[in-house]
Amino acid sequence: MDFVQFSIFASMEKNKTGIATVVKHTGSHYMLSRLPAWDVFPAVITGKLRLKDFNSTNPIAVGDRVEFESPEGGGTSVIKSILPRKNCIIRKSANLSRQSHVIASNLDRVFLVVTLKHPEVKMQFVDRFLVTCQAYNVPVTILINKTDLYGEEEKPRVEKLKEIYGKAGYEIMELSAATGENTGLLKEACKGRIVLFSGQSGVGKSSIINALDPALTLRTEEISEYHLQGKHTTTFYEMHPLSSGGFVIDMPGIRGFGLVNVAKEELSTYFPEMLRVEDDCRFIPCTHTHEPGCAVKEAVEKGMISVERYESYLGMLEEEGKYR
Ligand SMILES: Nc1nc2c(ncn2[C@@H]2O[C@H](COP(=O)(O)OP(=O)(O)OP(=O)(O)O)[C@@H](O)[C@H]2O)c(=O)[nH]1
Ligand SMILES: [Mg+2]
Ligand SMILES: [Zn+2]
Repeated sequence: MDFVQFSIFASMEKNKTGIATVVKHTGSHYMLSRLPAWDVFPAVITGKLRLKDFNSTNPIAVGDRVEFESPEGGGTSVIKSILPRKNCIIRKSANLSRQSHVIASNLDRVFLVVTLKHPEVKMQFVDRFLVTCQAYNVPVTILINKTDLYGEEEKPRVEKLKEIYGKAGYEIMELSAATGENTGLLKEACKGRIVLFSGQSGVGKSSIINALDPALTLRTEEISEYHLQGKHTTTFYEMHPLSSGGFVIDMPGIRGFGLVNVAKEELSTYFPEMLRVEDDCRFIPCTHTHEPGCAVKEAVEKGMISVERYESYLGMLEEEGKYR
């Protein structure tokens, strides 16, 4: 053994180092696991471990792959650095807020959970979330939960949602965590993957995860009868292993969803249905608002792009302009 080899060996003996994934985040405490193994152990960060690219409130998010060092003889490990992210979900808690928050990273898919009642879905929220998924490279499925609650009033609205987002090119699934409808399909979709369940409070994120694995008993709570909204039951970010395979991340319900680093000029490229046709606009660049010969507006008129999505785009364009 030459000297270099020997010194590397010696330092590994003293302080165990390795790479692991962040599986839980509460305040300043983290839990790590060397996925796909589930060998959860505690860790802290020291010093200023901040990402350069984002002005983020949390330097490390669930899903991050980190380099850690464990002290001799055991005890809490120290996170030394973060490996580059494959993707992430990031938001501003409010549009005027300067700081952003990384919800989770390195995701194979995110399930955006929505409900038509208790609570009622907000399209503006959904569309902002979807823009972020496009901008930050996260494959997304819209999961319509609580199908057992839907009667004559809601059923046509479910169809309308499927039409709007199907036309835009998004995958949509219907589900009932209560009756177990389609949970088998969802289990399949989680196998071998790291997925995030996101959405407003009360839509049933934790209930869905419980329905995927009887061994899990995440806390859930009835929505407020008065406000018909969730009670913000889940308060931290946590990954759970599924016995059927795969890892799922539960998170607190989101109130507001502000876009981070999405320039006005590129906004339409994050609407897949607009991206598909905008090369045919007469003027390039085109804002798809007032320009003659605009292929996007033409597609809206022909019904190929839904009016609702186009209006969402206009709303975001206006707001982003105001707050940048
Ligand atoms: N009828 C019906 N109720 C459901 C379904 N899924 C969840 N619920 C109920 O909706 C309420 C909220 O569910 P949670 O799982 O706590 O919702 P959450 O999205 O995790 O909420 P937060 O943790 O606050 O973000 C609970 O009373 C659940 O029992 C469903 O498919 N059908
Ligand atoms: Mg919850
Ligand atoms: Zn145009």
